[in-house]
Amino acid sequence: MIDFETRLQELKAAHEALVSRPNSQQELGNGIFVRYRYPVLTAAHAPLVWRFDLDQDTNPYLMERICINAAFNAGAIKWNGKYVLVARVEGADRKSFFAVAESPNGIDNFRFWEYPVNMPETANPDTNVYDIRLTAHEDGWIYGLFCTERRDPSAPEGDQSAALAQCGIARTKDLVKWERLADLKTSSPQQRNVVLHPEFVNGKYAFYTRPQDSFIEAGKGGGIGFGLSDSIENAEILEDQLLDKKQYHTVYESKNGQGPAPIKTEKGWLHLAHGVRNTAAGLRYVLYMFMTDLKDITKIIHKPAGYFIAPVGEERVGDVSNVVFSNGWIADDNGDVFIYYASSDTRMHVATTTVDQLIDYVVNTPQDGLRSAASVQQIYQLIDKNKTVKVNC
Ligand code: M1P
Repeated sequence: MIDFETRLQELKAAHEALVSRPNSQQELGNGIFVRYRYPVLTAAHAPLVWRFDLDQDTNPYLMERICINAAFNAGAIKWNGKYVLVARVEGADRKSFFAVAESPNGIDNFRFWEYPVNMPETANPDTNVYDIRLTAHEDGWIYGLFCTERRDPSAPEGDQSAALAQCGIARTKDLVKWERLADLKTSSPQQRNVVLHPEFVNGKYAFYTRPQDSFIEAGKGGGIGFGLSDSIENAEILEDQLLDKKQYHTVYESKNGQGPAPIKTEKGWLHLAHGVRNTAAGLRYVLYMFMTDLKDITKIIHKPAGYFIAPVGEERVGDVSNVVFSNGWIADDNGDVFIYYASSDTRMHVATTTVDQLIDYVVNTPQDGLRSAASVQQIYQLIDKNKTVKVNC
């Protein structure tokens, strides 16, 4: 028989050590952002009371009764002075749900709130919910837009994988009590990575969409879309336009998707998105950035070539390897930016930077020339420019 009390104390000590572990910046970096040594949220951050029956009579071996598999793809918001993540927590049963974790400084000490989010369902229950994007809208509500996934009702009995993904919408004033609204209606059979813009556009609610033909393949769904809806309670986009298209031989040639809601700056709206390409090793997900015009938010005015963040080191390995994905960032009033990104559908990380650095990055990084020769020309230009600068190289 195990010593129940000893095991309980060991479990508590290990959990506390993990949750309270100080994080530190990785050295040097690329000047655009800094990474941190440890992930900020993992499956092991889940409170013991979610996982263990702590009653010795009913659980004499102190077994884990409910296993948490991963904590990733979190929405983010500054809330009551705290850095708050609404994570996609996934159980061993593959079901995802949302859970709020908060930190005093944004880089470590993330602790889950006592209960996971009790997200109401619509009349058509969700099989799985994930990847929430939080938007503090100028109408006064905090909205959470997320993927709601259900089995495709038209799939034959022998196909138990066919799924339909659509955009669920909920709103809250306190991140505890959520009001579920009707799912977004669009003409696309599949809809993931939908994000609500924080301001009205022409008096309407504005959405970044990602029309897609099938559950995995974007198909003729050409990229990140944009559309307007009169109502948020019964949101419907009758017409959407292509904002950022997928393109041959780029990091977003297979598909892409808007990350979190964009950040407004004096130069334009900063966007973080993910791009996907196919490789012999499977799909590779990276993050990239672009900026849209303040007056016409459907117009991209700056777009650096290639990726902004790609998976490195341990980030490259997990349940779905070679993936980074972001649906949450926080811009502080002083211009500091906390980028929360998940690696390999397994755990959450943070990278920090500033609004000024991100503007410099999107404005001054060369665009994709779309040909090898154009890339070489960009390097020639930089070498030649550097010849005019007096540095000790
Ligand atoms: O597995 C990588 C990602 O795949 C999907 O993203 P997308 O819709 O762009 O293909 C989502 O399931 C996402 O949660 C996941 O991280």
